[in-house]
Amino acid sequence: MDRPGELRRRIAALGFDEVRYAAAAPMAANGLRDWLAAGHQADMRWMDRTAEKRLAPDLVLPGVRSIIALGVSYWPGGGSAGGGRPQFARYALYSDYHDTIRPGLEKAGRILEELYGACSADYRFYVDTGPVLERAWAARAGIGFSGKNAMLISRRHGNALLLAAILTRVELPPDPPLPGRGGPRDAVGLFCGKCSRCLDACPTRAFPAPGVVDARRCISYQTIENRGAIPRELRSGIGTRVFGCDVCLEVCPWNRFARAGRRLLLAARSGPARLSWAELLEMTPEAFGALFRGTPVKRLKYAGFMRNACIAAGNTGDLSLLPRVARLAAHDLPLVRAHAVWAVRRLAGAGAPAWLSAARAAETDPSVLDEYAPDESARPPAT
Ligand code: B12
Ligand code: SF4
Ligand code: SF4
Repeated sequence: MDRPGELRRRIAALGFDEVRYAAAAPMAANGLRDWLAAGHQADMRWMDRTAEKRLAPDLVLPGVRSIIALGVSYWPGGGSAGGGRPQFARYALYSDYHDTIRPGLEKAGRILEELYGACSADYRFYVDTGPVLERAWAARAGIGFSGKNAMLISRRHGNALLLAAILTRVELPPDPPLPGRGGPRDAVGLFCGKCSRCLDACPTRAFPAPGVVDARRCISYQTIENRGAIPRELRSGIGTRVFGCDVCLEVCPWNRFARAGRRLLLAARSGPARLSWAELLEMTPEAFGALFRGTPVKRLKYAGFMRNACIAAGNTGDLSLLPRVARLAAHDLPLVRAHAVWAVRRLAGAGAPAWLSAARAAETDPSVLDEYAPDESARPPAT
């Protein structure tokens, strides 16, 4: 029996759109150390703590011989997501993929046991949940190439491909990386040619170099991982995004070749995409819990979400939102008040003091008072 082929076929049948193998040699040539040394990880200290393991899979699973690199396409087919409403990263329009892909990984592990006589100690699996360089393994196994936008881009699925990995002591015949000149390191931007759309389109200029994201400037980091105040100089670039950012993915011409994903390991959620500005700005902690239960947004928690809502509303230029945003300047949570003050100032310009006078008089928190100080970045958007 062709066991590697049978393994691949059965794992694909679970709903994985890509199933490829790589030999588990250490990741010698990669930019992780430079990335960390430059501080591009922002406050994600866990990236520093786990760097050794990310580079040496043997430290994650002693005796590991192969990596099964997996991809799950979440491309819905068709064009870009519509505007006008608060924007969410596409992956947030599904139940939390960590939860929905995990059962597929468990089943894949059992298939490995069955076909190779392995036991559960002979493999470990991760979907964004462990010290594994998922993109680099996917590139090495030939799922796709590293784009200038730092995404692992599949020629079949485009940019909307979630990754997972199974580390195993079972030896599997490695699949080749996509053909290219030089070693794997040279592969960044391999199929980009002269294109630089993603680098040019990033609203907050988060690419210090092609293929390198400085998380400190990335909207995805700021709106999802950062739990504190969002730096003022980045707020206008966030636009109307309330959770994550897909700009550098969406502009990529490789999406044109993407076929719609089967999405067997995903569960679409219609709620977030339908949210209106009024519902967003009037959201209570209870409504937040109900709407986002089981989605990636839930992990951001209410305070961070309302912080983002204020920034996004401030960037709409829609004066009809002013009463609701101004009400948030008197919110219980200082983080929300601070960003609401910014948003009122951005929307109302010279008229802001009138909208904020009551909240300003009652304010005692230094971090919020700071937002009332003169600030260039709170100017109304140019029309
Ligand atoms: C930390 C993190 C972030 C950070 C930092 C992003 C970054 N670029 O590193 C922040 C919060 C900003 C972020 C944002 C996003 N993320 Co994120 N993130 C991660 C995480 C946990 C670790 C990434 C990491 O190690 N970064 C360090 C840098 C140095 O490594 P890298 O970019 O992965 O690898 C590059 C180089 O090191 C080099 N390289 C290194 N070794 C090798 C070896 C070979 C052979 C080759 C060819 C290249 C190579 O090429 C790579 C690509 O340029 C991974 C999950 C995981 N465990 O891998 C998800 C992950 C990368 N994120 C993902 C997603 C979907 C996103 C967002 C699109 C979410 C959103 N819509 O808001 C954005 C996209 C931003 C962007 N353009 O990168 C997906 C990406 C899927 C894909 N097809 O690439 C992952 C893999 C999660 C998953 N399981 O699907 N993320
Ligand atoms: S996710 Fe958005 S902010 Fe981050 S690098 Fe891409 S375009 Fe820039
Ligand atoms: S937008 Fe252009 S430069 Fe960026 S990843 Fe796609 S092909 Fe490469």
